Amino acid sequence: MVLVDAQLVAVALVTICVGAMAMRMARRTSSVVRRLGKNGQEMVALRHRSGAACDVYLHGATVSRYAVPNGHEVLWVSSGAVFNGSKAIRGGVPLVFPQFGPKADELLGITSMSQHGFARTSKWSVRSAEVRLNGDCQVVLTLEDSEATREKFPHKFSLLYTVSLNETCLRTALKMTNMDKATVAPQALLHTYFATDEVAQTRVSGLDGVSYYDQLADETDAQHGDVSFCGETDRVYERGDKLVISCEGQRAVTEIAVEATYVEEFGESGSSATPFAPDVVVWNPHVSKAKAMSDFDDDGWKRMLCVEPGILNKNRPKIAEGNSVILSQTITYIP
Ligand code: TA6
Repeated sequence: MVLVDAQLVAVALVTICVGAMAMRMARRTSSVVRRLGKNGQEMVALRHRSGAACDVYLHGATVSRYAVPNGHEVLWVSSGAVFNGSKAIRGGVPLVFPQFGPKADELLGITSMSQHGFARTSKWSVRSAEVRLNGDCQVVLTLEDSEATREKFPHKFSLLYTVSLNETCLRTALKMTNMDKATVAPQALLHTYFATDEVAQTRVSGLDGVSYYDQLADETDAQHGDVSFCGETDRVYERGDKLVISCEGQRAVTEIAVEATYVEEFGESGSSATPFAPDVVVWNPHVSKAKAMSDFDDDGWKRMLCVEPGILNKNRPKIAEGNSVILSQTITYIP
């Protein structure tokens, strides 16, 4: 009888070890899989071997999730977010293009366009979805002009959106190429919703001394120290490239590195890349504005903030035919 028990224990131990090895093996392999997500909406699931995860919906090329290897969800998505293609997904990283709004932009000269433009409500196509040789997960999505977009924005364009995931960070990069003969100056934002435990305890550093337009007060001011949140906050900072989100009493921080580049093509002889300062929008709707939005859960404003790298101001590049602007953010969560 004792032998039988010992054998059973041995079998159990071997089974546990094999299971653990299989789990480790499973985690060691990255994957990028096109599949159906919420409400049967098409998406791409990026799963890095480290355990990092990211979901991207073809609707609006919206990153709806970014989790780091320890399971922490870096982005916020409203519990009321609509995943049926009828409107922009409320959370993650919706894309703003070609106009910020709601006021018409003087450079674009378009008076009737829905706020934040049509990129976040368009159906994008998957150009490529792969695990790179270094194990990074990457998906590239595209949106080209169409009869529908030209009715709103009378220009030919090509958008290429690259989402890259590895163990330590998520990078999203939007490349806007002017396919028109006429020069054009679109606006764009990576409208990123970050999760936080308590927005009233949350700070954004990296904008000290930077001039901003306060969308609520309709006035310009300069930032003193970190950005804090004691009410509805809606500001367009004229530049920002190294931002850090922190929460009082917490060691973990989220770093956001922002880059904006003008790419001039010279045909056979290559191209040049000239960096320029991106804008940054910082937004929290607070209680009233959150209640006024049907897809924003009423108290969700306490657990989120938007830090949105963008190309908005009147000094933004005017893109000549065949040239591009690239706007990117690299998000690194440091536990
Ligand atoms: O980026 C800030 C902002 O322009 C705010 O003014 C607020 O309107 C927010 O975007 C959300 O806009 P949406 O159109 O997504 O409801």
